[in-house]
Formats: sequence, C-alpha cells, structure tokens
Amino acid sequence: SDRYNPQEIEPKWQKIWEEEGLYRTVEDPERPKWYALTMLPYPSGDLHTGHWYAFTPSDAAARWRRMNGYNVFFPIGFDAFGLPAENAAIKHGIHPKEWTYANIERMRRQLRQMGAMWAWDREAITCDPEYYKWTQWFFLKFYEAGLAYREYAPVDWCPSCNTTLAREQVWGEDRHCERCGTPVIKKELEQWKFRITRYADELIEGLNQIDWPERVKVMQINWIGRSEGAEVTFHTEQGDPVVIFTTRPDTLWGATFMVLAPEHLLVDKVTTPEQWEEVQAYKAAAARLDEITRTATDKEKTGVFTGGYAINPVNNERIPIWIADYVMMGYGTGAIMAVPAHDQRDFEFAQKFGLEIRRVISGPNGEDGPLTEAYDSKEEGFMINSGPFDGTPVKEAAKKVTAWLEETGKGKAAVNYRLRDWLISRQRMWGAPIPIIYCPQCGTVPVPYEELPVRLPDDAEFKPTGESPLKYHAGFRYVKCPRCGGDAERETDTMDTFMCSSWYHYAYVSPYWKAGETIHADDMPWDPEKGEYWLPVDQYTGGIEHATMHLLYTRFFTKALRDLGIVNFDEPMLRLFNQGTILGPDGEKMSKSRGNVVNPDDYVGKYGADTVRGYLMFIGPWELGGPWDPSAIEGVSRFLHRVWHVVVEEGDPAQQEAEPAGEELRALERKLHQTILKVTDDIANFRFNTAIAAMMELNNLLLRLKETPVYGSALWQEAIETLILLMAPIFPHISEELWHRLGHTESVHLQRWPEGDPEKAREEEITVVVQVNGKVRDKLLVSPGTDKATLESQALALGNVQKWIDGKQVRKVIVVPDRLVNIVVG
Ligand code: ANZ
Ligand code: ZN
Repeated sequence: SDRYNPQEIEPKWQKIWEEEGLYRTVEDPERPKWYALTMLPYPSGDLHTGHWYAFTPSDAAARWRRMNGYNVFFPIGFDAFGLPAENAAIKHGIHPKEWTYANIERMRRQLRQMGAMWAWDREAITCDPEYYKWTQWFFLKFYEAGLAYREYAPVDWCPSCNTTLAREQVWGEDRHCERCGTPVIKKELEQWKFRITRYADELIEGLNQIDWPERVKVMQINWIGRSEGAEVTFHTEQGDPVVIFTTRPDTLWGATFMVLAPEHLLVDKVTTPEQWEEVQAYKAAAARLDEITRTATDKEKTGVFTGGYAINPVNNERIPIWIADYVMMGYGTGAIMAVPAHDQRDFEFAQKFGLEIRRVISGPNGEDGPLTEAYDSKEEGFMINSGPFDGTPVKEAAKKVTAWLEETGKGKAAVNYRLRDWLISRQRMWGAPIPIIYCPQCGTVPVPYEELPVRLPDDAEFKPTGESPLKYHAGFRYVKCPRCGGDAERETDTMDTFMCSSWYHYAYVSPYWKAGETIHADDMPWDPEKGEYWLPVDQYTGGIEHATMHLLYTRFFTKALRDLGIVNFDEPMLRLFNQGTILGPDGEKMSKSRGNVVNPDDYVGKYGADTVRGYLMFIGPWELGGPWDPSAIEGVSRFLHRVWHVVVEEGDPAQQEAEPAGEELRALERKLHQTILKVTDDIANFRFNTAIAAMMELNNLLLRLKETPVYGSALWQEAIETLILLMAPIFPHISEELWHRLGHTESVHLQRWPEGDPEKAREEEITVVVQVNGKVRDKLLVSPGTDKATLESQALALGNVQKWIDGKQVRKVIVVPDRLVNIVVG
C-alpha cells in the first residue's frame, strides 16, 4: 500500500545518501563554510536518549545552514579513553580496547539511524594510536614551550589498598575508599601540569570575542576567579616573614589575628611545645578533607592556636597565629590576616574562639558601633581606627593604602586567581601515555617525536589493584634512555582525557593525516589547507555541564597552539548553544537504578527516526529540556501521517476543475509566507518547537483546502513543496521521499531554503467602527477575524473613546466582529 512507512523509507534513503556521498566533505572555496560541531560522545555502549536530544537538533540546524547556501561540515567521533573501559576490563577480563571498539561499532550503527548528515569521512577516535600520537605530540610541544611541568600534587590515596583513587572511587561525606571502606588520605605524588594560569587574563578577555551564553561566560569568569588586592609582609615574632594576600588592604588596622593554612611551611616553626600535639592532630584531620568541604561557607569553623605571634607591619601590633582549614594552601599565599569585623568567615571564627573583633570601617553615616555580622561593603563607609587613614571613604581606600604599602615597602599590589594549573596526570592505563622517560643520568627526557606514539600495550594485565597496569608491565616501563642509551623508565601515568577532547575539532579537519607514518617536530597535526578553510568552529552545541572544564581547557589549548604558531586565531568556537537535559517520564534524571530510562531504539523501531527527531525538538525549548512524554510522540507521528496524506493521496479531481476563490488563495499564500518567515527565524535561533508548531498549522490549512478548488492549483503545488522544504532539516527522510514523489530527482537536501515574502505574509486590515452610545467616535484597523475580546480592549484603549466615556461607567460593550464596537455608557 501507499501508507507512510518510516521503516521502509528511512533505511532506503540512508543507504542512497551514503552511496551518493551526499554528506561527503569537500573544501569548496566557492561557498561560505560553516563548521557545525556537537560534543563528541563517550562510547559507553548504547546511544541513549540524551545523545538523540543533543545530536538531532544540532543536525537540523546544520542541515538548515546547508540549505541556506553554506558548505557545512558536521563531523562526529568518539571520546574513547577513560575509566569505564578500564572498570569493564577488570570486571569482564577483556582489554579496554576490545570493549571500547565494540561499543563504537554499535554506536556507529545507532548514529546512522538518526539520519544525520555526519561527515563520516572525517571521523576521529581519541584512543586510536594515530590520534593519540598527536595528543602526545602536543604534550611535547607544551613541554618545550614551558607550558608542561612536573610538580608534587596531592592525590586521594587509600592507605589500606595502598593505591591512588580516582574521584569516583572516593565515597561518602567521610570520604572512604569504595573498595575497603578505609578513610581516604591525601598523598603527594609527582604529577604533570599544564600552565593554564599563564592565560588566566586572556581567558577572561577572550569571552568578549565570542557569542556564548552569558551563563557560561559567568561560570568561566568565576572559575578563573580574578581578584585584585595586595600582598603584605607580616613577620613572626621569631623574625620569619609571612606574606598574606588580601583583597581589603584598607582593613589592615582591623587584623586581630593571623590564620595559616594547616599545610603552611611555617606552621611547625611557630608552634609552641604546649600546642604541638593539638596542632599536629588538626593538620592530619585537615589533610583528609577536600577543598570543597573545607571552604563551604556553611561549614562550622574549626581551628587551633599555634601558640605563636606575628607583628602587623602597619601598627606593630602583636597578633596570635592560628591554623584553620578554611584557609587553603593553594590560594594566595596560604596565609591570611583575619579581620573579623569585615570578613564573615573571620567573624564566625572570632566569635567561636573569643577573639577580638575591631571595627575599622564605619557605616555610611559614620556608624562605628559593635557588629552582629561582618560589615563588608566596599561602597559605603569610611576608614576608622586606622591611624593616618581615618576618614578615607571606603571606595578609594584600598587603592590609597596599597600605594602607601608600596611606598613604605610593607607590601605591593597583587592579583590572584582561583584558577589552578591543569593537573593532567592520571594513574590509569586507558589514556594517552605521557611521552616522558626518566633517566638516572639525564633526568627527564622527552620521547623523540619520531618515536611517537608511545603505544599502550595490548597485553597489560587488569587486576583490581587500582594502580595503572602500565606500572607493572615491564615491557612498557623499562626502556633505554633516548639520550644516553642507558637503563631508564617510562612515565606510567596517562593524560587526562580532557586533553584528548581539547583538540578533536582540529583532528576532524583531516584526521590521521599521516596515519601510520613517522611524525616529526615540524609536522602539522592536520592538513593546514583544510584547517585554513574550516577553522574555527562556527557553531558548537553541547551540555552546560562542560561549562568550565572542557570549554575552558579547549580555549586554553587554542591559545597555546596560537602561541606555538599552529593556529592563527584566538578562540576555538565562535558560537555556543547549550541544550537542556531530557528527563524520564517521571521528570527525574534518566538512570538505570531509577528504572526510568527511555531507549530511543524502541521508539525508532515503532515510529521511525523522523518522528523521534521531531518529537524531541517539539517537547519544548531546546535549552530547557524536559521529561519524555510517551503520549506526545503520537502527536508528531500523526502530523507526519497527515503531511503524507496531503502530499501523496489524491484529492477530489472534480475540485481541480473548479475555479478557486480568491480569498482562499490569498489565505493560503499569506499562511505560507508567514510559515516560511517563522520557521526560518525559529531554526536560526534553535527554537525548533515553535517551528514545528508552525508547520503543523500550515499543514492543517492544507488539509482543509484539499477539499476545495484550491487543491491542484499552482499555489497548492507551491505550498506543499515549500512545506516539504521547511520540514527537511528536522524530518530528513520523509521530506526526501515526498520530494521525490512530487517528481524531483535531486535530493531535497540540496535545495535552497525557501524565501518568505513579508509583503505576502502581511495580514489584511479592515476598518472596524467604534461608537460610544451609538455615535461614531473612532475606528480600529485590525486583521479580519480578530476576536471579540481583542476588539473590545483595543476599542476601550482609544484616546477618543476614553475622552467620551470619561468619568462615566461602561454599562455594556456590543461587538460585531469585522464590523463595529459600540460602547454603552451612562
Ligand atoms: C583580609 C580581609 C578583610 C579579607 C576583609 C576579606 C575581607 P577572594 O575575593 O576570593 O580573592 N584569603 C586569602 N587567601 C586565602 C586562602 N588561601 N584561603 C582562604 N581565604 C583566603 O578572597 C580574598 C580574601 O580571602 C582575602 O582578603 C583573604 O581575606 C581571604 F574585610 O583579607 B581578606
Ligand atoms: Zn640518559
């Protein structure tokens, strides 16, 4: 029969598109390029609804660009390194590689079912040696440029299993080992870091160059956390200098104690014998907590007096030195002057331990009484109890005091960032090995470029030790030094997988440019001509959860590559759109344990990919996400069946003979152009839900007109062709099928996007007379069919009418649509 059968037409068109190379990538200098990028998936096993929700609207937007004359690049790949593969290997005794590639195979099949315009010819898989040899190449470049360095850094460590733990292996508020329940401790290991902090300012300023959601920009700015202030040198009573960082140098006279981070190097030196035991116990307890717990503002303040004292350089006062875990070693200098009157954390601490609270900033009108909480305004008030600075308005105070500190050599202006250097070492096997060799003679020796990739062994043994199998793989670990030829050892840590995903959008441009060949220091990771054509990314789409990590790392990466002369632009992605999250029918996050997971394959099997695509785009604004609604999918399915009916099924031939009424033709023409304009604007702004609603309205009109003489007219033909074109980005298969059924031989996806004519879209206006007590007082210009309520309220709002009813009560309003409004007052 000739019913709409997605199970038949979808695989058919997917096959034809592939055979005809419809989405093959060509660098065509004649057309403007558009690089549409969606965040690459992790090959976890099956493609889930979240992938469909992220990818199919991205595809629709890319297809729309293409129909607007752009040469569109819409690549796909796999972010294929990471811990789940390693866990699966331990559980099932198979190599992570096997597990990963089997998943990739399955997911490729599922990705093809979407009918997306993926550029499969440029696929990239981050765990391919041909890929990660370049990841390693970048590491070496960064190392040479002084952007990669090695330093002691804490890891979570289980003292009972004797192993490092990944973040997800640390459980509970007491932070215990997932396997044995022992409380986790921090241990210092030598690890590799990237100097992202060198770019802190530029990472803030660069946000002005890109069209990204404000929310993401704010998150990045907060993450970088730039603070201006001063460093001031205090001294301990024994004479050791202690530098503190403060954003409020104007409160120096209110410092009533000092707090060191428990890890601060001077702690042991200032601690008196009486306080020794308590201080050591506190240090051990603090070492177990992570930063988020320690700095939480609602955490009860804890701390210990060291017994030592410091001298405040501005007034030579002697103040006690405490240690407390709310002061972090990794920020500022790891030491603070505590000003309880004007800093809430210090206030709570002083209250708890009975320390002096001295006000040094008055209220806006000189108020200087005791405080019930810290007074922290930087806008209002004056310096008080501050010697020569008394009376200085707080707005200019920090600047003045800093200048004075510099003059007197007591301190200097300083900028601090919350951002830390990027720790890339992972004590894991399933990642790109760090290409470094340690030689007892030569020290740290980079692996020569020509020897890349440093390959992961295929025969590593996976035991649930929690330690990298690379450490126990003699063939991998023990090597000759590339410099002196003596016995040496490889680095056995691998790189953070965010490193792999920092440059995948460059790899897509021409992946595996030199597959299987030796690479050199002066090679390029991708074909520079192709890069010149496609880069940077024009539109990036993906989840908000990547706002700080991935999206910041990839920006850093690009700036570093620019400084290395590898790219010639500053920002990797010019536009960004964050989609929302699709939830289970219960409105909760989909998860296996909740049992509310929707398997897209089931729905594709039942309704076809076009319906699932359209449904996901129809449920609401894309950026909001929302719950999966099994009944609403029927509505979209019905729409497609109706479109099929309108286009494919014969109408009444008798109607084709009759002359269509001018009014109906005009109504269709108007609706048609209104729909084009609306859908165009909506898709351009990722409002797929309202675009689909507009298509449904147009189709409803066509359904009605099919029973009238409009059916079969030239305009009718134009309308159904246009509807199919408008549907093509969102519903690629059915529109291709219908397009061909109308007699076309070229793909619908190669057609130009229809152009809406605002003149034709304009509503006609008619005059409605407005009377007050039966006398004509004014008139309204409205579109035909305007409803009664609208006419009434517009009439009442007219100035002339207001004048005539002034002070009187409106008793009744009589409305005759398209004709008149009569307002009865008295
Ligand atoms: C005295 C002071 C008085 C402060 C006052 C604030 C208000 P942001 O804005 O986040 O940069 N601080 C400095 N180093 C710290 C560390 N390692 N751990 C915890 N706190 C630290 O915060 C800077 C302020 O946080 C600094 O200014 C310091 O407290 C504290 F009325 O110094 B302030
Ligand atoms: Zn050597």
